[in-house]
Amino acid sequence: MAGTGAGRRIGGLTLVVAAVFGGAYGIGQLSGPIGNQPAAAEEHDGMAEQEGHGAEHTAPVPKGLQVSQDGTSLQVLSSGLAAGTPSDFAFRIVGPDGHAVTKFAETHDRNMHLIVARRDLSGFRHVHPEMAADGTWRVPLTLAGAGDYRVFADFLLPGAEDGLTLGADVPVSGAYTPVPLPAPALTYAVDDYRVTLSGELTPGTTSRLTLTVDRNSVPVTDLQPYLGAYGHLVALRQGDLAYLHVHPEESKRAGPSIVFYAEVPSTGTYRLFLDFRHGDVVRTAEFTVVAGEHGHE
Ligand SMILES: [Cu+2]
Repeated sequence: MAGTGAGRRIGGLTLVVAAVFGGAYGIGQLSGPIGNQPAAAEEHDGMAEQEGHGAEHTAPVPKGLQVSQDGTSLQVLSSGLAAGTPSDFAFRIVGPDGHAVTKFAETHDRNMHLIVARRDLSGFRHVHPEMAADGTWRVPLTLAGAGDYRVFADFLLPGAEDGLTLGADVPVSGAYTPVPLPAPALTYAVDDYRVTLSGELTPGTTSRLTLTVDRNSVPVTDLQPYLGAYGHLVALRQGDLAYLHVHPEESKRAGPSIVFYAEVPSTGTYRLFLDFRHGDVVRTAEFTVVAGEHGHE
């Protein structure tokens, strides 16, 4: 019921194929088990895949839920972070040999993307740390309030086909009042800008999302490239903060619309964070989106 107002429905099984079976297409993949799948569905695996609905049986665990994956670990070096106080957040990536990794491959113009959000999905940050020769990454960070934060290190190891996103909890002591998740909405205002979302997240398919940027009600047609694209979109699932980094369809037009393809691993509520750059400032627009059921239409 909550999902009915979230926007028009995106059909199109043709889109599904690339996302479900073409892991290397650069389409954001956040596929995982869908908890409410009936057990009998396993028997029909082959048929389900032919129909393009097999993602939930074969897809990996969503990103960002593990502090260690495939022998590579995220080690947070900072402790005792205080709310409202600028501090250097430090971490390293430790490889299977127990040593800090010092060689990374570039994705979206950077060797490391660090995403930070409090467990209540407030306080989103997307920053780019610098690495010292010993593999220690540092970035100045001011966390506005106390609470449990989640940090995501999003990176690509040289020679690897897929990027890794490792997540860790970072506590910030102090009195903590969780912020309720804002209700689903299709517009978000930041400074003079208004960003409008159209599209719907449907688990098990590739969802096409369009984000349109206006400034003082005038469409923005001179968005500035940011990290090699006109926008970056991160989605976090409410409840466990499963992580989805989606990237836009390549476009020569600098706005007002940016098109993304996203695949969500399950029904549920997601918070979307769009970073866009205009007038040399990076701003973030946020949306709550409810992903509906799939396969029952
Ligand atoms: Cu980044």
